[in-house]
Amino acid sequence: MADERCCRISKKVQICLAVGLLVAVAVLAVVGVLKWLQRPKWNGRGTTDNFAGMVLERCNVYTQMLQPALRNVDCQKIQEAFKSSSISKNPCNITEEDYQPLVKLTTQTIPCGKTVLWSKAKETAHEYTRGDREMFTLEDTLLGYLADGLTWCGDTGTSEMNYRSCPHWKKDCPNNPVSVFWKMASRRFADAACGVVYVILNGSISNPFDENSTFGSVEINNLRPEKVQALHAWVIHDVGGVPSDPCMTSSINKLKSITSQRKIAFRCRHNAGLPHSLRI
Ligand code: NGD
Repeated sequence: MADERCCRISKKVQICLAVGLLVAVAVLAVVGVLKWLQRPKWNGRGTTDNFAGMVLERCNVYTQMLQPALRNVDCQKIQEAFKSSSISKNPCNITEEDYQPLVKLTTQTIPCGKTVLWSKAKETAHEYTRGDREMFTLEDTLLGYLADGLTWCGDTGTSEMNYRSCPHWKKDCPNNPVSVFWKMASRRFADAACGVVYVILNGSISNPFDENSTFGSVEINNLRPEKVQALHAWVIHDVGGVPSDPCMTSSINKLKSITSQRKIAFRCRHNAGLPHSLRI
């Protein structure tokens, strides 16, 4: 009799344990599926928080304070055009045409002899143009100023920006909003340059000129020989000196041969830290 009761109790315990286990497995499976469904779609950072607000604020600062000659541009329209370039669009299938309305609203002429390109030397180039307000990198133009350092993308079937993730240019797809933007802006910036054009390169790395960079693959090929008098390269290296003249390395020789093929005169100088003037 006591044995029978004991057996019934242990059976009940077994059933309870089995049910408990089943419930636990089901809960874990549901949590797993939910997590999988909510995983970021892309490998890159999502749209910068408050993207539209930042674009509007940058536009106001640039047009009211930095370049008052542009005070009549409509920053509200610029903000709308920037958002519309990617809203409701497949972020792997963006084209330069998507930016045409934005480009039209941000037209700006850079005087001849004032264009500064850079490659692997962003901080150095900006340090220079902060000191000489007459010289312009792409990021010192309205279009570049609006976008520098920001990430943005949308998606088909939604009128929202994707704040969780955006396509990574290497891991996902090349025709994403940010890459297409910089390629388009860099191409136009170089195409519009005239007089002497300057480029600031990084002499502290083994290949200051990289043919795969935006400078090496887009900008150099879009300088127009008929209006670009020469390309002057400044190779900036760390204070403390470099063992040999960076202007004589194979990397810079490659740049020299590209400019020669394109019938653009070329000069190169190197310096430990920024020179007082880019004039060579
Ligand atoms: O396809 C890309 C891409 N290519 C480079 N970079 C890219 N980012 C993408 N999302 N998609 C990034 O641009 C890279 O990681 C660096 O953070 C930055 C510049 O690359 P770097 O140092 O190799 O220099 P690049 O030669 O490629 O371009 C500099 C020239 C300069 O004269 C600017 O007028 O091209 C213009 N730029 C290009 C790309 C990005 C500026 C920027 C920018 N301000 O972010």
